[in-house]
Amino acid sequence: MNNTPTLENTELEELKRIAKKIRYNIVKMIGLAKSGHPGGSLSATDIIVALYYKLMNHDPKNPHKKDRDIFVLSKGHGCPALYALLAEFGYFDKEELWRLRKVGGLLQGHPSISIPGIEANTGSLGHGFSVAVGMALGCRLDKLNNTIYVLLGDGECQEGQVWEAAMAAYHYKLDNLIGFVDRNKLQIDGCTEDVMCLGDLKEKFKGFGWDVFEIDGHDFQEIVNTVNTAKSLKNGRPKMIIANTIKGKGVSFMENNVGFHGKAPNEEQLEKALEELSQ
Ligand SMILES: Cc1ncc(C[n+]2csc(CCOP(=O)(O)OP(=O)(O)O)c2C)c(N)n1
Repeated sequence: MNNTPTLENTELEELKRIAKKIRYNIVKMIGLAKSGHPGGSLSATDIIVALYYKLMNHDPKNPHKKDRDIFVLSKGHGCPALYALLAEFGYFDKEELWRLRKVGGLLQGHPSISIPGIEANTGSLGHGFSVAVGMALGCRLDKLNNTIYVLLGDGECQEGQVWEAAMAAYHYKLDNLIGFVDRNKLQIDGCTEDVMCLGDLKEKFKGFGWDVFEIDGHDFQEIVNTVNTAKSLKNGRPKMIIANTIKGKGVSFMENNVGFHGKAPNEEQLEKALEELSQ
């Protein structure tokens, strides 16, 4: 893999600043909604920031342009991260963030294509991965030179549908498909290895014919370098990046705390979290 640093220090600092702002908005919107999934939104933030700020060809003013790169959030419950990111780019009015999960609000608890910038309805785990495989096949048939990105949860990889999709992507030689597994090692009610062990996910995807990489999912340099390497390998194999992350990343009392999978912070916790994310 190409380990030459591609990001200047100033770019790295800027990405970290943006990610902190996104995390602040994630926690604030879930706190105001009094419901939502902070843990898996915070673990996925850096991957999503790196994709939209450094890697993807996308245009908020023309969200459906034909040659755009596409991102599917298969772990749809992590949508506060994507909503905060899309708002930052102006896909929709930032004020919508504070109406998360409210009747009449644009942003509901799981992604919907009625929201500008959202490419697929997701939330039923496993489903988004299959959608992304279909998109990659469709884009290739249309002779587009774009990349389809998809983000899965590690708990999500316990779904049978994930492995059907993995088989299909290999069968159709979809080297325009780059997946990430947000490997935070926790799911809704415990450690992935206790609930239904995933074992060596790297070897599992390799066994299904994918090129597989393993990275620190909070290291922007590694994310960008690895995606660039994956994109350069036009060898007929789909690519999977196992990204080791921390559930709840950025808020001390949410980090590695399964209790914050799908629970909003109370008022006191919200204040503390926002204070930490303001520093
Ligand atoms: C098919 C399906 N079954 C159950 C759920 C309920 N559910 C929502 S999130 C979740 C846990 C997912 O764990 P993981 O993929 O590891 O997500 P993360 O830890 O990154 O938030 C479950 C079981 C669902 N959304 N879809």
